[in-house]
Amino acid sequence: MSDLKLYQFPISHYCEKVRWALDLKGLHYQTQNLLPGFHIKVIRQFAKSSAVPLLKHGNQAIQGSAEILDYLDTIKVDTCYTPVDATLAREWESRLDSELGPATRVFAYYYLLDHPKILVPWLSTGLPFYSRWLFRLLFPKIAHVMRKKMRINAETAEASRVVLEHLLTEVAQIYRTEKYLAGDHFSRADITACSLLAPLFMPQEYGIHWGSTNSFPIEFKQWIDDHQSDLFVVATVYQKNRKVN
Ligand SMILES: N[C@@H](CCC(=O)N[C@@H](CS)C(=O)NCC(=O)O)C(=O)O
Repeated sequence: MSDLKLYQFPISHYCEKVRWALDLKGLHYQTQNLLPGFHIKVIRQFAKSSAVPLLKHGNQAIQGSAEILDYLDTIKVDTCYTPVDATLAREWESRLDSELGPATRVFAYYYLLDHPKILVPWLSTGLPFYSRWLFRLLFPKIAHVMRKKMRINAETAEASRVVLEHLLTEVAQIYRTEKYLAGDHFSRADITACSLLAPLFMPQEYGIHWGSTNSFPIEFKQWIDDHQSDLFVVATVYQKNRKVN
């Protein structure tokens, strides 16, 4: 199985979702870390869209976190995160992937894109020093493209905040009374919720050197502080279940 290669941005929470699934199944894999902007040419060799995560297995290329989780189930059937009746787990996963993922991203980038000292080390994690240096140099242009591509502005940040808060509250509320999101067992719904929220509680297992929240822009730090109670509940589920190989 060592011919599995994950093309990723280490900072991407969808990539964390796939790393978690791979680790849970005990699959050995290589990573190809990419820089936003420079990734497009690489990914388009294998797929129409330029999005990561993309998993290569021999000649096959599987793109999209849910598709990759499905694929991993076919190559390693044990340590399954997909319940026999997967309806609820899949409903959660699809809702979180389409709503929570983009909302968290737009909300966080709205504050952080003006702070290259924080963001450049995160975005260039796992890359050689010369790539980091080049990325730092080009960052103003890259930030401009990211804002445009993800439509990041005050209005979308506000709309994203509403979606994020709604889903965070809903997920945390369930975890306060239930062990898991979809039924009696840990599932891909939990992997998805905890991964997509992880950049807000910044776990060590994620593989990013997050630094102190004291260096964060004040409004963003304030939001994290104000939502500490819900974030702590989700972080606890993450810590209990996230084992890194
Ligand atoms: N629904 C997709 C979302 C993937 C996604 O949004 N990837 C972002 C990074 S977090 C990306 O690659 N953006 C750059 C691009 O699309 O070229 C999944 O579950 O994998």
